[in-house]
Order: sequence, then structure tokens, then C-alpha cells
Amino acid sequence: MAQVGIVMGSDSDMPVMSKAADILEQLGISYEMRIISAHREPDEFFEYAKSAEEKGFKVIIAGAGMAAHLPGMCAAIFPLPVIGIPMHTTSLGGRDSLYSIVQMPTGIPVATVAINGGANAALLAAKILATGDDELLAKLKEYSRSLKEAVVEKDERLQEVGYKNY
Ligand code: RP5
Repeated sequence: MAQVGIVMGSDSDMPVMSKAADILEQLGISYEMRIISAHREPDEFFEYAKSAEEKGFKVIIAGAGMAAHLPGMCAAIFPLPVIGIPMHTTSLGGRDSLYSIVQMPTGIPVATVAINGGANAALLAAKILATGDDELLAKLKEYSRSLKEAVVEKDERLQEVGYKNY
């Protein structure tokens, strides 16, 4: 049974959504990934959102672009946390997606990450799951340590070779 549902409005969202899947895999979190358009196939969308709790999802990560109603509509139906990822767009630079996703009415929250923030969406989902899972919490702490290590190594190299040879 998948713990996280990853859903995107179009396969054009895949480069961003795959970053979320990569992080979940790295952390050993099970997920189901779907392409479902709330606008182009509303009946399939409603079926997905209505059955999500029954399927055992604890969090949904929903990504969409432009008039991005998919995350908000997931949140309207699914009673557990929904994390929204606004896609970058060529016409409005992703502000259209961001505003569509983040400006939810009171009572129906969507935890919105940055434009194209696929990895952070998965990390946020992991942190939500880790509130009841010590093993996952330990993996997240290790992940944070590895981020710190990467910065330390970069600085060591800078000190060694100088900025001109970096
Ligand atoms: C949204 O419309 C999708 O999430 C996608 O970001 C955007 C464009 O979709 P395509 O025209 O590329 O299928 O529903």
C-alpha cells in the first residue's frame, strides 16, 4: 500500500514531479504516481481523489501548472495533507500556477512549495510521515547531515584552490 500519492496534471510536469519521486525512493517511502487532469478528465479526477484515503495515502503531492486547480481540488476532497507544486510556465513564469495553488480559501489548506519545488515537496511529505516514524526521522536527519557535508566540502575546495580555480 502506497503511503504517498504523487499526481500531476500533465506528463509535461514529469521533470519536476520525478524529483519528488526520487527523494521518496531515497528515503524508502512507498508512493503511487499518476497523471490525472482535473480539467480534461474531471470524472477520473474525482474518482482518484475520493478513493485516495481508502487506498491508504497519508499525503498527496499534487503538481500542476497555469490555472492549477489539481492540488486545491485534491485538498477539497482528501482529508489528509496535500502538498502543492506550482509548475514554471512560459507565459507567466509560474506565478499563475503559484497563485492558483497557494491562494486557497480558509478551511482548505494546500502546503505550497516553491515553483518547480519537486524535491522539497517530497521532503515535506517525508517530514509529515516522520512525525510518527522514528526510523524515517533518522533518515531525514542523515539527509540534512549530508547537505551540510556537501557545503563543507565545497568550502574546503574553495580554500584549497581559490575562487579563480574553483
Ligand atoms: C496543467 O496544464 C498541467 O499541470 C500542466 O502543467 C499544464 C500544461 O499541460 P499540457 O498542455 O502540457 O498538457 O493542467
